[in-house]
Order: sequence, then C-alpha cells, then structure tokens
Amino acid sequence: MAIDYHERIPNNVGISDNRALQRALEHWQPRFLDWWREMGPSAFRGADVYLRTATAVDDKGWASYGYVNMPEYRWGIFLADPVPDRRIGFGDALGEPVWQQVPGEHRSTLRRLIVTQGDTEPASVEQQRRLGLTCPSLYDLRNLFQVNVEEGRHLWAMVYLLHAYFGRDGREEAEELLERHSGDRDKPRILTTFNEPIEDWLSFFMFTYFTDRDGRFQLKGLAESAFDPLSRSCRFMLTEEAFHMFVGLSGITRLIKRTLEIMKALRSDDPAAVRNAGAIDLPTVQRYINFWFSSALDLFGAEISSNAATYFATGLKGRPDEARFEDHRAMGRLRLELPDGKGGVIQEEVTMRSAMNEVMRSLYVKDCDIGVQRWNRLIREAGWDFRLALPSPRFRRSVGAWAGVATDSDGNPISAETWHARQDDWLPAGQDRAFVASLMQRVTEPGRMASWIAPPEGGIDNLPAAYEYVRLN
Ligand code: BYC
Ligand code: FE
Ligand code: FE
Repeated sequence: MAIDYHERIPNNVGISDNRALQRALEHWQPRFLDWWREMGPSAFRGADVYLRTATAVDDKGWASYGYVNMPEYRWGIFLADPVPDRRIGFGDALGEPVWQQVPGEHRSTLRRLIVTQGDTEPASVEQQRRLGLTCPSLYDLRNLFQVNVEEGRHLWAMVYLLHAYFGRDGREEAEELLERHSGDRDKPRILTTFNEPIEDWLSFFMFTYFTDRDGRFQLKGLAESAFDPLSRSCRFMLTEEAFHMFVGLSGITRLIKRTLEIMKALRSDDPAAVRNAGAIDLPTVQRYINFWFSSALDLFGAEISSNAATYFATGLKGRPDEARFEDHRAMGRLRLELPDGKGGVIQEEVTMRSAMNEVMRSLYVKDCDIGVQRWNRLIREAGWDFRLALPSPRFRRSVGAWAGVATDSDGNPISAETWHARQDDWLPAGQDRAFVASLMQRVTEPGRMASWIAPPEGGIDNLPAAYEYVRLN
C-alpha cells in the first residue's frame, strides 16, 4: 500500500478505516510533539535540515530528500509489504501460518518485547539531544538529525503496534514511553545503555556503531516474529537502520584518518603530542570502544535465559536471518564459558534455546569486529604498530553470568584491587572525557570540519560534502 501523506498521520496501514484507532493515535500525536520539543534536539530550533523522508516501503526509491524544519517532519506509520502465505520460520510452531492478531497466551510477553524495543528509540534521541551544540560540521549535524527523526519514527512504529493490538494496556504503555526519560532518577529508560549520557561526538559515533548495531540485530530477530505486524514493522525499520550503521562506521573511520594525518605530520604517536595537535589519540579511541562495546553486550541479556528460550520456542523472536540456520527448532546444545565464582572459569553445556541471547551476542561480536579490522588496516597502512581490538565479552559486564566479575580487557579474572588500580587504562577516565569535551567546538560553515575529524568521502543524496545541509536561518 502507498504511503498517504494527506492524512494527519502519514501511514500505509489504512488507519482511517479504523476510527477508534485513528482517534487514539491522533490523541497521542500532540504528546509526541510535546516530547520532541522538550526532549528532542535542543539546538537549531528554527533551522531547515536536508532530510530524507520515506515515500514508499519497497527496497528501491523509497525516499525523497528536502529541507524540513524538524518539528514539521512527517513522522508516520510504515510497515513493509506483507509476504504472501508467510509461515513461522522457527521454534515449536515451525511451518504454521503467521499470526495477524496477538494470541492471548502471548499477549503480555509480546507487549513487553515491544515496549522494550520502543523504549530505546526515544531514549536515544534524549541521549543525543545536546550534540547539535558541538557539531563538527553541517554534514554531521544533518546526519545526527536524520538519525534522530528516524528513531522518533521507530517509536511511532512500536506505538502503532501497542495501540492497534493491545487495547487499553497498549495505550497506557504508549503514554509511558514518553514519560520515562534517559538518565532520569525516578523514571529511567528500561535498558542500562540508554541511560548513559552521550556528551561528545566520539561517544555518538561509538553509540551508532555499537548500540545501533544491537538495534539492527534485535530488529532482525523481531523481523522473524510469528506476529506478522511486528515482523513487517521491523523489516521497514531495518531499511533505516542501515544509515545509522553508516554514521557510526564512517564517523569513527574519519576520526581515525584525521588522527593518522596528525601522527604522520608529527612523526609521533605520542598521545600527548597528538592531543596537542587537536586530534584524538588512538589509546583514547580504544578506551571508548571498551566502554560502549561492553555496554552494548549487556543489551543481549543473560547468557542463560529462560525468557529467551520461551521467545524462541513460541515464535515471538527468532535469530537474525533465521533462514541461514540449518536447525530451525534449535534442538542442539551450546558450550559456554562461565565464571566459577572463585576467580576461575568453568565450561557448561546448555540447551541452544536457553543460550539464544548468547547466540545473538556472538553474531554481533563478529559483526562489530569487521569495522575494527578496517580501522586497523588504515593504521597498518600508515605504518604504525598500534592495533585496536574489541575487549573480551566478559569485560565490564553488568548483565548475565559475568556481571560484576572483575576481568582485564582480555577477559582474565582479576582481583577487585587490580580492577581499581587499572580501570583507567581500559575505560575513559575523567581526563579523557575532559580532553574530548575540549575538542567539541561547533563548526557550521559549509564544508569545514572540526580539527579532530577528516571530511567525508562524499555527501548525502549525491550532493557534495560541502553542501549546506542545514540552513541555520
Ligand atoms: N539492562 O532473561 P534475560 C535499539 C533484565 S537497541 C537492564 O536475559 P531477556 C536502538 C531482563 O529484563 C535494541 N536490564 O532477559 C539502538 C530480565 O529482567 P527480569 C532494543 C536488563 O528478556 C540505538 C533480566 O535482566 N531492542 O533498537 O532474555 C538507538 C534477565 O535477563 C538488561 C530489544 O532489546 C539490560 N541491558 O533479554 C535506538 C529487543 N538485559 O525479567 C534504538 C526486545 C536484561 O528478570 N528486548 N535485563 O525482571 C528483548 O529481546 C529482551 O528484553 C532483551 C533482554 C534481549 C533486551
Ligand atoms: Fe531505532
Ligand atoms: Fe538506529
């Protein structure tokens, strides 16, 4: 179905055929806009931003570009087209037709999954709200805002499902999605990572590289869901997520390129010298990787999880790209390495289904490593010995078997004293954050870049990098 932009809420799900649903969503819409004004991007209120808006949901030609004053962005409800005769692809109900309604017995579990997903979307906008004040270029500012409006739309996607399929409970949950706030003491966001402040652009690029990538994996799992409206929502969200991955990967890559230019000019990799020259030294980049990667790993849940086993068995949530797996019932077993509680490691074999979170996490770790290897190639080609690396998945965990177990960045258990003595080697310390903050100066002249980042290889929508992507007015 084509997207209808004449309606108050653009959509391709025919909400005007269901008056009660339309009214409920039109009631939520002004609350969303109030939230956006209060908790969304805090700078450049009157600016016109060169944004992409969805115009169709197929793979090709689904976007149009143009200047938008952000609160007037046309957020709406877009589902990917249905797959004819779609069947459940995994779990106990393998091969049965997918559901167009929520089965009563899965109602509360499914609602919880949708609420958890929905909660992350506005949370990320809240976390990023002050970054515009210190944008390194207009190009980057525009990309930040593009990510923000799309996360806003991802919230719409989950709110539609809550309103359309979960009755009164769903409407209440939709209200609460605007009442919890990132980092709020009384009403925080549900998952820990989404309560971490994002105060500088290095953190923003790390977040889009690592945290949005968790989003991609979770959305891929939910795109397999037997609940077809959820699957169709997530499939369309994934088309937008590709850009968020690009922002993270290209952002860190450009930052490293700039650092390598400075190191070449200085003929030195001395962090103090690199910092003096206005770039971010590679050991600092490594500490930010350690922080955001370990935080993102927690988002996959516990290594052994009966919740995860249930999601899989009942068809609520599959593995990313489920079709690529051989055994869609996942009847095998998996060997895990777990802490023994005495400073050592034990091997334990568990059912594959109960280890589903770990299966997803391992796929995610491999995907994260691809970018790290690309950055290392740049560093090697520039003639330096330094190498970036992902820390061990055991490192600094707050959820699951390794939660609270002190390890070094290679995952070897260490004493609490060693942890305290060495954590500043592994994680951004106050002075790292202060240094990075000192570089965050707003640059708004078209085509100019802040000192610490190289220009992009190209612009957006085939325009040059120096295009005026944001008109400040
Ligand atoms: N923080 O059985 P377990 C995105 C809780 S990102 C705090 O392993 P489960 C985006 C858990 O609730 C993708 N608590 O849990 C990115 C449980 O509590 P109870 C977001 C946590 O359910 C960037 C207990 O620990 N989407 O889209 O298997 C920008 C036991 O854990 C955390 C989803 O997450 C945590 N990190 O797994 C914008 C998909 N982790 O029941 C957007 C939907 C676990 O004991 N969510 N707990 O009180 C899920 O699939 C699952 O809820 C989780 C957790 C994988 C997150
Ligand atoms: Fe999202
Ligand atoms: Fe995203």
